[in-house]
Amino acid sequence: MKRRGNPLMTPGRRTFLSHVDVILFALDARIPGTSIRVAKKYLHPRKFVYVLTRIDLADPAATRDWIAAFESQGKPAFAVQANTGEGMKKLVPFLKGERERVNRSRPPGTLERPLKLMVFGLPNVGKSSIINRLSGRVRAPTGEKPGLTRGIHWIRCGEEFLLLDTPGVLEPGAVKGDTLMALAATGAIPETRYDPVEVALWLIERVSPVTGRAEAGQDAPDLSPNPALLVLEQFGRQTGQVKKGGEVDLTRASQLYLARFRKGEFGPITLELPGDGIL
Ligand SMILES: Nc1nc2c(ncn2[C@@H]2O[C@H](COP(=O)(O)OP(=O)(O)OP(=O)(O)O)[C@@H](O)[C@H]2O)c(=O)[nH]1
Ligand SMILES: [Mg+2]
Repeated sequence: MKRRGNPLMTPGRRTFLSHVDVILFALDARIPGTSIRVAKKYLHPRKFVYVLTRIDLADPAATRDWIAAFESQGKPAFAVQANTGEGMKKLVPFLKGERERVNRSRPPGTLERPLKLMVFGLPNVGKSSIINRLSGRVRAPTGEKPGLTRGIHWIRCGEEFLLLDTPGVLEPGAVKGDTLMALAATGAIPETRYDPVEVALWLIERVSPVTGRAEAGQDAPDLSPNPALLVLEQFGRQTGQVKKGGEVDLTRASQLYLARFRKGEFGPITLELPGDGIL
């Protein structure tokens, strides 16, 4: 079955969600708090499980802290690298257990059925990649641009799972401030919806040189007058993002800085910790 649009962002979503056994709530491991806050209004409080994605790009200690924080609230939580499948070995047995649980309460005389599983979350967080890992084949399109999955798709995976890929939930016009910056920095918002210089400066303030975590900030000049701008200018010069007159092209420098951050070239960086009061 294939349907256009995102039923999760319509008033009829409760009825739609009632057909699903388990929801995998995919969160970017670099911004789990923002991922929850922005997406959860579309979620019916049915049984859901957190799946932190992009753990290769996040600080492993911070990811462990997030998992522990979720578990301490009684929420099952898993950490995966959705594009390679790392971490799926823990998630799959859990889901098989859920399938058994669902089938135990089936009416007598009826056949066992697959677990109906939906992957839910912000755009570009790795939802379709999780589907492909669970199904063991490339069945759902994936890609770097947010908003790739458009309609909803049920994908059958043997007798075990019936998987539902969904488009990311987000109204880019409705997010502002730090939320907008965090989503833009991690790639959840299309490039046309934000100013790359503003986002790069916001990100630099968080990852360098005050915390000394990002490579780009290591030889940063003194913190005056605008340390983030100085770091960005230095990064632009070092990487050849310079206009004809020799002035740094801040837009191009920012785009490159963001692209490198998203690839993890500054090291694994988590932007939000559970202790930040987000959870
Ligand atoms: N480094 C890294 N990249 C990932 C991971 N998971 C997914 N990706 C990449 O991130 C991009 C987005 O993945 P998708 O699976 O298409 O994400 P999605 O949530 O389905 O995106 P939309 O359909 O646009 O909402 C792709 O280029 C994936 O290869 C991960 O754990 N680590
Ligand atoms: Mg997708």
